[in-house]
Amino acid sequence: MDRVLVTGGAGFIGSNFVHHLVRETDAVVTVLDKLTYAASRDSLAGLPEDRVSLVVGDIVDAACVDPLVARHDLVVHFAAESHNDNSLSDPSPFIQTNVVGTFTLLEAARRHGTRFHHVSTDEVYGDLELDDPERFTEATPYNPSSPYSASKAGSDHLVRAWVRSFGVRATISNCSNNYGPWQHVEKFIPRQITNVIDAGRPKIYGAGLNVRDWIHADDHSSAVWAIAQRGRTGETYLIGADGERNNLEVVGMILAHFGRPTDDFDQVTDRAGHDLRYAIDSSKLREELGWSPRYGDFKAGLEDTIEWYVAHQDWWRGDKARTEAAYAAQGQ
Ligand code: NAD
Ligand code: TDX
Repeated sequence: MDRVLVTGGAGFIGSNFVHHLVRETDAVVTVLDKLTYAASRDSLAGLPEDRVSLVVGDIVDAACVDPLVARHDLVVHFAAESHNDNSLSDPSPFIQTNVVGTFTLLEAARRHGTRFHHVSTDEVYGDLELDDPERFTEATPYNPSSPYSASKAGSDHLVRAWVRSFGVRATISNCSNNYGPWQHVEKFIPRQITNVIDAGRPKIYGAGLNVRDWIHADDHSSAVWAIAQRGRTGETYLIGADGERNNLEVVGMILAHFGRPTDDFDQVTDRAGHDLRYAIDSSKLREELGWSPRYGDFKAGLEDTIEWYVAHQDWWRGDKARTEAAYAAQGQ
């Protein structure tokens, strides 16, 4: 497996995965990316040209996808519309890219017998109560809340059907919330870090008690590669690093890093249908494939990430004003 097609490889996690492949393997990588607002060519800068090439194209476009899938041994499918808030304002691109795009890739994988790994999210399982002792496992029933998570759930079901009905050699991973460098400023952690760098206040939706299970993007990448190499066809693996924190705790850590009081934030309009808590039990991945996260300590990973945003202001400033204007128009 040395020719790898990475869809969405110019996005936050996809680009992290491309760097992982270049560092840790001999694979030759093609990135297929539409370069939406969420993509960054900079995230791929400096990679060796004989190892990594970029094709600008849409995963919904079968004429583009088919010949690419035909000449690769493995497809790792990250491309998606990924932001819940955007899916509430306009669900349409989520259905196109996440559902129709995944269908288009699966049809190509079926035609050419290409191994396929589908990158998905823990949000397909809905949410947990704050005091629920259970965490999500591979056996948790699907119960998505938002247009984003419903579109990802739909794509997971397509992958499962293409495995069972057509024998496509596919695996699925469902990962918890990622953080790290190169994440778009629309997302929670980069939004709050960059607000504080700009001497503004973090913006918390509602009471801020919602819990997310944070994992560093480097750890997501190593897990995806372990599954792509050694995962059993047709299986789903949950990826998580035991990083449960509520939103108030995360904002408090960011404010404390900059020497600001930990209650120096604004509470803004809550997200419609806001999922309360996500929590992952990743025992199957750890026991079956021997994977473990490098960032066992969320605080250490968050500190590294804050320093990265301090040092890369040229990268995120271009998107910051437009993103904040859109949030302000929604009372957020
Ligand atoms: P992102 O929004 O940062 O990047 C998505 C990339 O996909 C961008 O480069 C974009 O240009 C590309 N893309 C979008 N539509 C496309 C299309 N039609 N054709 C080709 N390329 C297209 O997203 P991310 O946070 O890196 O997420 C990557 C994957 O991981 C997604 O499938 C997401 O559902 C999943 N995931 C994300 C998280 C998270 O916390 N961010 C957690 C679990 C799973
Ligand atoms: O300004 C904000 N204030 C706030 O309180 C933003 C942007 C978010 N939030 C809250 C909402 C969530 O409880 O922070 C939490 C995290 O929000 P997001 O960064 O938007 O992530 P989430 O909705 O949990 O989804 C993320 O994890 C799962 C990714 O965006 C998805 O792509 C992934 O599937």
